[in-house]
Amino acid sequence: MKSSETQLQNSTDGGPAEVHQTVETGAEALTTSQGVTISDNQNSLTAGVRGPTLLEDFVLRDKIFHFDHERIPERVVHARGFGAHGTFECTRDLSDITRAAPFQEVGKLTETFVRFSTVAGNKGSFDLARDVRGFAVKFYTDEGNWDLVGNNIPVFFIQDAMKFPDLVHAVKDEPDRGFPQAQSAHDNFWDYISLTPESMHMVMWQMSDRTIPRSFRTMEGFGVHTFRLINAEGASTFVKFHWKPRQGLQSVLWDEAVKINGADPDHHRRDLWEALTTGDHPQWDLCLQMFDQDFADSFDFDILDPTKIIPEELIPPEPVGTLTLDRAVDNFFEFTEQVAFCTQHVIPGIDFTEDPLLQGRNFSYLDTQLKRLGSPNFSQLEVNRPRGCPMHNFQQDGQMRKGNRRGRVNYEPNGFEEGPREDPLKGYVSYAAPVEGAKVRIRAESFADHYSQARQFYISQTAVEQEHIRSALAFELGRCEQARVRRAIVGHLRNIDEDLAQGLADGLGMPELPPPATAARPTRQDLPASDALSILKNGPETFAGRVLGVLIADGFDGTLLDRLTGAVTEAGGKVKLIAPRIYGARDDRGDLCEAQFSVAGGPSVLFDAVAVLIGPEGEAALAAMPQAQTFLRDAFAHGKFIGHAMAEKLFEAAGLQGKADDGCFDLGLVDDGETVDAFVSRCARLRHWSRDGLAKAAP
Ligand code: HDD
Repeated sequence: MKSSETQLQNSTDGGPAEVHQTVETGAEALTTSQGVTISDNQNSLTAGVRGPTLLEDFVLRDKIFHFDHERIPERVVHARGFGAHGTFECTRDLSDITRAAPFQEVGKLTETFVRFSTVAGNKGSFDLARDVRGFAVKFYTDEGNWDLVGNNIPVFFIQDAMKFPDLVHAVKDEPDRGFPQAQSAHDNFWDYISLTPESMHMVMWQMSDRTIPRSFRTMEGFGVHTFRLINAEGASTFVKFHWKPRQGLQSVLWDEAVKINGADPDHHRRDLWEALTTGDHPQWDLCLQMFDQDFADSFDFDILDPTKIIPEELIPPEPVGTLTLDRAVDNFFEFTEQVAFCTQHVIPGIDFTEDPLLQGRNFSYLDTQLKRLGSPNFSQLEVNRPRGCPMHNFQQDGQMRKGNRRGRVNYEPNGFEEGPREDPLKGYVSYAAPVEGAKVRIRAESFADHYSQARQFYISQTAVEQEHIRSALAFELGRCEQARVRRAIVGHLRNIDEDLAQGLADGLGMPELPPPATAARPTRQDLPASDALSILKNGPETFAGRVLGVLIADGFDGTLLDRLTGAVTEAGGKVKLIAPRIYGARDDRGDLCEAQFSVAGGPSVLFDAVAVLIGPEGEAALAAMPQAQTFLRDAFAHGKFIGHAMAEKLFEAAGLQGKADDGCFDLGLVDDGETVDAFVSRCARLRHWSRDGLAKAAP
């Protein structure tokens, strides 16, 4: 029987704590949750070697009891997410506009926690679902926690929180069958949308490639609503928050998304994890659109309507700080799962507007945290507690409470002169917005134009992006069983763009166009295109943060791989090796290069660009592998830049003989490195859009 000894040590919080060590190995001893050292973690206590388990086995009971209660309710929306620690650095002193702590001084650093998410799927769904992405940021400021709970799309489906439960019910799995998961491509969603014309602007964004981002690192974030900034004198400035990725915008193609979901359902979380753990820290600039009441009064739309943007050409977003994600969480549950974002977590200097969606959100988030985390004391958890400043109040007790105030007094005011006091000068003061009117349930007239900005979004896209929107709609509506739903949506699209509606109707095989939907306001044709709304016009100009997948086979040119790796690394990218077998391949010097993927486990959809380096020994065998053929065929069809050396046989086997275009680089031709450099610098453009294939158009 093993024995153990106990030793007294200081615990991390400074107090004495008992640390058990096993005598034999000196390792930490395994204990029950009461701290009793466990002698045998494999066998229950039984009456006789083959007899029944005894009721007194408290070691078994303690272990199983805890396991049985490991799960907490997943979020009703945004269940699947991934979080990271970060730092926000102020780059512009905004003290004249807001007294919000993070913006008081250039160079000021504020700790943050960020959680990205999908909306509709459950916690175990896949990363590349076509879906809006959550972009929630908690700032641990020295005047309290501020949560900016946004999305990667600047508008929302609905104008009033009253509609939120219906919207979410409609998009999530249908209640009788429990599917589809993480899919808006079903009748209930499109039926609801067809009856909710205010959604059409958001639908255009949703059907664009914004909802299939290449990475969390390559998407924008938006606070969506108009908020207020309040300065020390109490003056208010309206503001919209934008996060602009320094990595540039980038999305995948739908065909890639579908395949990535199979090959690597955790693609986004793995990508962020790898970036964080290899020091490639992603950054976003926080940019503010700031405006006053005069602009609000003169703007074509209501600034309280969350289904509208303010075009960047009218109010350019001004950079005021940079967010750097610099640390991966070391425990998923304690941070990513238990983080509790609430829109009503604001700090002095930040205030709400009367946007009815925001107002409703402010009611909702506290409820959900209580439901999920099970106690009003969720603010005491490490990820949720204010870190930049202390928390002092007379709240007490409740489930799982710790750190109640000591002493006799637990109320305020008190005559004992004990405990914290309010501070009228430094404390949070709501902006004294004048309010009047009868109690009504009426949507403001100024919210009635549902199509003009949807049209503006559509005409701002490149031809390729417009085609992607059309084919996304064709896919989604093609999955609807109800012809009336398909017809109704095409009717709405006629109010946005007739060519889009006609193209979709053709794609769906509709014999004739349905009539346009009844519109509360006619669509404005005069809103100009805005480049900021396109992904392709805002892509990166570098390969930094991207991945080149290099398929190697025996006898490949080792010097060439070294050169290629050097050029990609210099450009800030990474190289990952794929070989017929995971063991790797030998180069022409006889050295074994270990691979990160076998060709069966590393399809080209996982990479931003590819190269195929083959040698005489491996040429025929690789060309005969169906997975290698698919690797190259997909890369080609997806418009990827392709570097190759000795790959003629594989091109032929993949059906691409004679098809190599100027997006394909023969790296074996000259060995002065020029072609390698030209290839890597072209990879910065991400795709060869002029190539016919799935990138350009989809059925
Ligand atoms: Fe919400 C979660 C973003 C409208 C109610 N929402 C949640 C999260 C994000 C958003 C990013 C996940 C936070 C995390 O990572 O933990 N929600 C939005 C945006 C909206 C929006 C950008 C519109 C502009 N939400 C919205 C409305 C309501 C809610 C109108 C209810 C009236 N949202 C919730 C919630 C969730 C939530 C039920 C589920 C999990 C959670 O709060 O923590 O309270």
